[in-house]
Amino acid sequence: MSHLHAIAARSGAGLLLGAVALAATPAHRVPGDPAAVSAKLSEWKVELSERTIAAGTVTFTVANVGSIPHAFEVEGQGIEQETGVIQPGASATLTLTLGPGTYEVYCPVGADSHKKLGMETDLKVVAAKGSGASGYGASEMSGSNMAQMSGSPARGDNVQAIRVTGGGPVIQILPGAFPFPDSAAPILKQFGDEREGLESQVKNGPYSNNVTTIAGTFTFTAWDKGAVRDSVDGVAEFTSQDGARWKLVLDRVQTKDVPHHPRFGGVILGLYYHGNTTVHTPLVPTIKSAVALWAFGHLYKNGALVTDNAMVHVMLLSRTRRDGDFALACWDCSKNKIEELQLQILPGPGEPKFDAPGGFLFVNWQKSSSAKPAS
Ligand SMILES: [Cu+2]
Repeated sequence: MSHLHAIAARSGAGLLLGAVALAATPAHRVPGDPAAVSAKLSEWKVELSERTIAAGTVTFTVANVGSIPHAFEVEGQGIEQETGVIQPGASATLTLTLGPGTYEVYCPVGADSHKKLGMETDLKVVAAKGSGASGYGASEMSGSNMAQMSGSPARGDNVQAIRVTGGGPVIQILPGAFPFPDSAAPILKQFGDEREGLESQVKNGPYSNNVTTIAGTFTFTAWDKGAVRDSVDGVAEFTSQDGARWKLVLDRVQTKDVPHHPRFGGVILGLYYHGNTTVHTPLVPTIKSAVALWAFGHLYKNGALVTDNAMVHVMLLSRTRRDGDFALACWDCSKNKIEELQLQILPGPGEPKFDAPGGFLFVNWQKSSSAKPAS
């Protein structure tokens, strides 16, 4: 140790870095040993013990520390290899021979919905040099550089926006039974603490065939800026089945993240979820959304303020209801045309239920459209 420091002091910064890295390298490691990387999967991230490794054979030991099934895939440089599905609490290994380059590491479950929700990171593989020590020195340094960059730069810099206009028949959904209880049952089993509350919604919840036609308008713009900088702007006005006039003014996105209900800055574009995906409640059919958002809004009834903290969930999604009686038509609706605009409004945390059937407001615009807003 003191010998290394002496060399570093005499020879400048380059060698100092090498010396620090050498000191951190396990003494028993020799060039040619397979590298070992441990990975942890959970909702909604992939964590690697190393962000940079030397080229060669590497064994990933992957633990699912989350509460729903996940898997682990490494993709890049012509390689695309994955584990099978790993149940919560279980582990799997994946041994690969990787050449230099950057690899995408992610969870492939749910047609990339888990990846979109944040379960992705990258792994850098650097050329293994003759000396194991110098190779490791380079690794350690680029590893910490990457940690400083943190997150996913591509996502942060690439602001996407969508403007949605509600159209077609407007319907209010009233409390009732969920029409696909048998399909939802095995998914609900994976929902832990939330299961009981969700199971009561199977019998009498907001996703029912108890529907009435009403009138109203809804237009909004949402910006997906990654992390927690998303934003939203829009107004909905409708007259509910009892004749009350409601107005919702979207205020700000909801950024808090809870298990099974990731919000990711509030706005997410192009997500495949619900139903059999185990992402969010299965008491909504499996769908693909052009945009999904979670926000707070100001809610007025007959011109009087009800709350400044109404909790709002909006999706422009593949059609789930048929024409005519607007009954739910599919358990897997993900291939249907994306034109159903759903607006769900719930009381804020700790606030009383709304004076509406079931205490919530749930309105759909069945033939809606979207566009890229002018910047
Ligand atoms: Cu996953």
